[in-house]
Amino acid sequence: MTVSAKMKLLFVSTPVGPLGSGMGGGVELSLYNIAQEMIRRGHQLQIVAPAGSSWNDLPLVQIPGNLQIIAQSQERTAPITMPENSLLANMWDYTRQVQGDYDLIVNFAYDWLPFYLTPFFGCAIAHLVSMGSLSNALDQIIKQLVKQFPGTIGFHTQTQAATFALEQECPYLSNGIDLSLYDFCSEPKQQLAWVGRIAPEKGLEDAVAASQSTNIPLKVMGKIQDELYWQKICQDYPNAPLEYLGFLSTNQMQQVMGECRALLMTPHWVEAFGNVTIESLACGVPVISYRRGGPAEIVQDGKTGFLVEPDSVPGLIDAIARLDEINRYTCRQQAETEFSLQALGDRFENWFHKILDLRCDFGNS
Ligand code: HBI
Repeated sequence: MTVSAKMKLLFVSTPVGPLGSGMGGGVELSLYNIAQEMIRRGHQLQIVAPAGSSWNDLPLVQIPGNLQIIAQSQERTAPITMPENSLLANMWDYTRQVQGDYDLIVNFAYDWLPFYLTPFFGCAIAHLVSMGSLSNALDQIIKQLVKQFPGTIGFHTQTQAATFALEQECPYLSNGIDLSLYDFCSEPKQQLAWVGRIAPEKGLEDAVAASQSTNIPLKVMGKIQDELYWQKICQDYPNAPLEYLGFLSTNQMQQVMGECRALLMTPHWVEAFGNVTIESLACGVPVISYRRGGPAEIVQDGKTGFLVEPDSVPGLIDAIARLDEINRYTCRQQAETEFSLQALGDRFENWFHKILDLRCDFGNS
């Protein structure tokens, strides 16, 4: 079978929350953007999503069932758990039933079951791994599948894939955003931005320490996921010129961020990608980030921001002092070249075609 340019795609969502609820974090945004782009290119697409999802402009099949526990809250050695009436199991039972109508199934869940089920399906399955290594059981099944179905396990970045210590090279898809939602700002105010879930792995305290030391106001945006962690920061840095603006819509967030001299990224864990990095560049805002995880593969050191010795607050402060070296329009240009929906769509379309061509080469139907 030669793969016709147009594909019939079935996207199966993350089971941690309805689409549109924000509970799916970065992978929700990725799924939405990739789906939009595939439809724009004329492919047929259906999305299997949790009941209660509200993406009325995209074709959804809504499946009921109990949500999966978020992987980052589990211990690395935790056994795989499935609630009764599991949403994840129900979504994949539906997928099994309709698989004959599609050329390719794409899994967006960071969960053991879809990986385990792959050899039981007649239809090809592509897996987009949305975080770094968190669980031994998931690491093991991913390692197994990378060997058994080479080229079908995709990551956002090399540093993210490296956390799984795989023998084979895998596809790196980076990520992308709808640049029309982000306005370029050439004249910033004397302020810095920090955007993300307020939780220990995001290292907000380092950005606050840099703000207190330089006395440059810091605009903090994002959901408070760990209340005690947030309280401790406020107690430890009483004099920091800090303003918490809450969890804002994309439009509100990009307006505040655009007026900042830089975005500070202080991840204490390996960010698989870090969507905020490319949102910042899209607004023309240089990114000062620890040289760790996805941002280290995105920021062009000295051109669109600065990469800093991980966990070094003095390093952040030195970079802040060099911000005038950066041409803000270069930041916007990098976003347009590498992270547009067009660039994202090209990467995913090529990945999908390669998987389907591969199956033809192996003579599978
Ligand atoms: N946890 N169990 C589980 N499954 C997911 O799909 C999942 C998750 N935690 C976070 C998450 N997905 C997304 O927010 C990240 O992949 C971005």
